[in-house]
Amino acid sequence: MKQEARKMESQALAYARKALLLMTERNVEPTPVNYSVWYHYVAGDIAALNKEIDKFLKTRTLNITDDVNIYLYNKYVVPPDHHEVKAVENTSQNAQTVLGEIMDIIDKFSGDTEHYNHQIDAHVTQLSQKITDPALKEMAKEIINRAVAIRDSGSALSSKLEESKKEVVHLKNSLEKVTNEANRDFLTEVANRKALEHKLEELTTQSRVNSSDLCMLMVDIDHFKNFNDKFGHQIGDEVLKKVGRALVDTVKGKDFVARYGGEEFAILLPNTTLASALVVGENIRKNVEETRLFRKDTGVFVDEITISVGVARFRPDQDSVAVFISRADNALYRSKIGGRNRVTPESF
Ligand code: GH3
Ligand code: MG
Ligand code: MG
Repeated sequence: MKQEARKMESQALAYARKALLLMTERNVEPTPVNYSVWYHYVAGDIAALNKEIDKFLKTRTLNITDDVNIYLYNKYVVPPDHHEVKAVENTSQNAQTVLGEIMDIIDKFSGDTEHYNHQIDAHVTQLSQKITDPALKEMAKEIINRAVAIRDSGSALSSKLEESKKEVVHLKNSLEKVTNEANRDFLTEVANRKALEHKLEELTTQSRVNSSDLCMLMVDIDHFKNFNDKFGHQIGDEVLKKVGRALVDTVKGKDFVARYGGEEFAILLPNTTLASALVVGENIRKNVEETRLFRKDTGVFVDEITISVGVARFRPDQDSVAVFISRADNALYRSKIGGRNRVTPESF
């Protein structure tokens, strides 16, 4: 069972690498959507997708633009397989660290030729100890072997090593981009739910260790269903983007804005007391109320958008993350039943 899982991981890494190289060749930007399309293309698990891409490659000489990728993504890839996305994310995160180390090793190859063998052995051993992921070990070995082969061929050593280095740098940048983008909500560009969960772990741990203040605002757009029904989903999406931006613009520094789901956002405020968090909540509420969306097609502003907010303070000595969230949720609920467009603190 374990072996089977490892084999799949190693396969996923091989696909990831191949997809990134292919994207580079085709000048495809490594956004998560694009990456997802090309990952599936390489994996060959969606036959219709491959057929369409192959047709596209055969009949057109133009680049496969972001628009084409989005079209392919929506047509074939959505809804994404969450397990696989997670596997790709984990792989890319770990790979970044490892690639950094490989870079150092290649750098050292470019130095004193006499001590190559000795150095390589030492570094590879060191690296192997650090990498626990067998898939990454495989990848590191492959790159190092290639560098060793270049060294042994003795020809134009430094320029080839430079090339090898460039490839690693590119791969590293691409993976970094994929990882960053994988933490962002596709529509509103604020952090997504997964990133929020990581941040919650980090900040609640910090608060437990340092007994520092930590508050959460739970934000929900009022009567958004009616809004969608009246103006359509596309305008609704524009509103979501606008609200996301208003939230980001109102908070600052270490504050963390995420889309919790649907038309709900969560904001984490480290080192902030409940009283201050209520002030931030009120600023956010006002800011959204004053934000007007202009409709280019009809030349008029859409209805006023309002939000309800619930505020909770983390209790480091007794709260789990789930309890913390549910208190913010309850406070939000009380804002709703209290008439909406308001900020309510947790009840004691
Ligand atoms: P309340 O004031 O009680 O929160 O009312 P509501 O209508 O906002 O709440 P409800 O939960 O009934 O409906 C949420 C709506 O949000 C329904 C759904 O169409 C809309 N929504 C969720 N995600 C998206 C999205 O990504 N885009 C758009 N346009 N609408 C969305
Ligand atoms: Mg809601
Ligand atoms: Mg709502």
